[in-house]
Amino acid sequence: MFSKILIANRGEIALRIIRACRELGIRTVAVYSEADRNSLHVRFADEAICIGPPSSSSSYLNIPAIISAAEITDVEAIHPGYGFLAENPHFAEICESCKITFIGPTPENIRLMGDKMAARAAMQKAGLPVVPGSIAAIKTKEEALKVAKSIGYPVIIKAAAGGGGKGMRVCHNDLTLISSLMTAQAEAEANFGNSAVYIERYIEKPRHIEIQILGDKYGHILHLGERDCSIQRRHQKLLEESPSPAVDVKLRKRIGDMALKGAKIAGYVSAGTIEFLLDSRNNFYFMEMNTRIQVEHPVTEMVTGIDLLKEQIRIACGEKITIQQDQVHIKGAAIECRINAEDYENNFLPCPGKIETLILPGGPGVRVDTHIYQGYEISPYYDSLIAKLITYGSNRQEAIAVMRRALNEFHISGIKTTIPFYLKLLENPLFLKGEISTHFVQEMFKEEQKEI
Ligand code: MV4
Repeated sequence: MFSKILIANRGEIALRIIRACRELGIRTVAVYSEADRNSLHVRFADEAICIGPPSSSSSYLNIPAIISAAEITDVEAIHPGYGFLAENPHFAEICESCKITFIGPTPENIRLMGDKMAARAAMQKAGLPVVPGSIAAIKTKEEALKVAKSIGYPVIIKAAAGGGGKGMRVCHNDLTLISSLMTAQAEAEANFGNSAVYIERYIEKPRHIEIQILGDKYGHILHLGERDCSIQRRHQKLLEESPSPAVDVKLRKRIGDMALKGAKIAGYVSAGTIEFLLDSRNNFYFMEMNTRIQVEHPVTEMVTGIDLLKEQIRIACGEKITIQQDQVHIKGAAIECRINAEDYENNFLPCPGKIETLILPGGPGVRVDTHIYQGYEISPYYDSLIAKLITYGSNRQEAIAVMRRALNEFHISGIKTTIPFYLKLLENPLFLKGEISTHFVQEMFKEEQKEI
C-alpha cells in the first residue's frame, strides 16, 4: 500500500480522497492555489503546497507545479479527482514517466474514451448497442445529407472531441442540417482544437442511465449498478439517484452485462462510468464513457456499501478486486442533490461570497460531502458546487422523505444556493412518480413561466 499520496484537486472531492487515505493509513499532500489558502482540504492534509495563483490554468491545471510538488514531498501516487487533469492522458503519462502512480485508468483508456467517435466505434465492435449514425467523421454536407437520409430525422450533430453535451446540435431537416454542420465544425475546432463531428439519430426525451464500473490491473471487471442522472440543466447534472425508477432487475442485468462487455474489451482499469441513453421503449444505447471518479459516486456507495475511493487506491497499488459480481447487491435507494452557490430564482446565476451562518443537516440516512464551513469565502475562480447532500432510505419514497427533511435542516446564510430548487423539485408529482427524462427540468421551468 502507498505511504503518501498527493491530491491534485480541491473542494469536496479533495476532502473525500483525504478521508479514504486516512482510513487506509496513507499520508496525504494537498496542493492549493492562493485563493484556496483557507480551504479545508489544506487543513485536513498532512502536508500542503501552494502551487500558484488563483486561476485554474496557473494552479490545478499546472502540470509542472503539481509534479514538482509531488517530487518535493516524495509521494508515490497522485489522485486527480474529477475535472481538472482527471481525464488528461498527457498528465497520466507524465506521472508514469516520473515513476509516480496515477490513481485512475491507463492513458490508453483515457485517450480512447476521450474521442467520442472512436469510443462509439470500439463499443459498437464490442457488441454494445449504439444509436444509429455515422461511423466516421462527417466532412461535407453531401455526406451529412446521406447519413441523415439513412437514419431519419431528427438527427444530432456531436463533436468527436466534445462530450458532456458540449457542441451538440439537433437538426430536424436538410436545411437546418446543412447550416448547423458548418457552425458545429467551426465550434468544435474553436473549443476542442478538433473539427471532427459525427451524426446520430436523435433520441427524443431520453433518460441518462450510467453504470459504475471497477476494473483492476488483472482484467477483473465489476459493475456496481446504475445511476439515473436525468435531472440536468444545460448538461449540468443536478440530482442523481440509484437505483433508477426506470430500471427493473431484468433491464439492470441487460445494461450491466453490456457495460461489463464494453469495459472488458477496453481493458479498463480503475473506476469508470459508462453512460447510456434509455428511450421510452426501454431501448438503451451507449453514449460515452467517463474515465474518472464522478461527482455522483456517493449514491452508488450508499446502495452497495462499497467505498469507491478506497477501491481505486487499492487497484492503483496493484491489489486484486476481491468482490465477485454476484456479491454486489443494490440495497435501498439513495439520492444526491448538488448544492451550488447559485441563485435559483435568478436563472441559477453563480453567486460566490462569504458564508455567514451554516447549519448542516444530519440524522439517520443523511450524508453531506462538503468543504464549506461557517466563515468560508466561496471563491469565484472555480465551479459553484459547495456541497453534495446524499440521503438513503429503504426505498425511493423514504430516500425522498429523508432528502426533504435534510434540505429543510440545511441552513446557509450570506450566499444564495440551489436548495429552494430541490425543495420545489421534490414536490413535483412527475418527479415523485419517477416519470422524468433529460428534458424534465426545462419542462418544469416552462410550466413555471406559464404560472408567472
Ligand atoms: C444524445 C441525446 C439524444 N440522442 N444523443 C448529452 C450529453 C452527452 N452525454 C450526450 N447527450 C445526449 N446525447 C442522441 N443520439 C440526448 C443527449 C442529452 C442528454 C443526455 C443525457 C443527459 C442529459 C441530456 C441533456 C440533453 C441532451
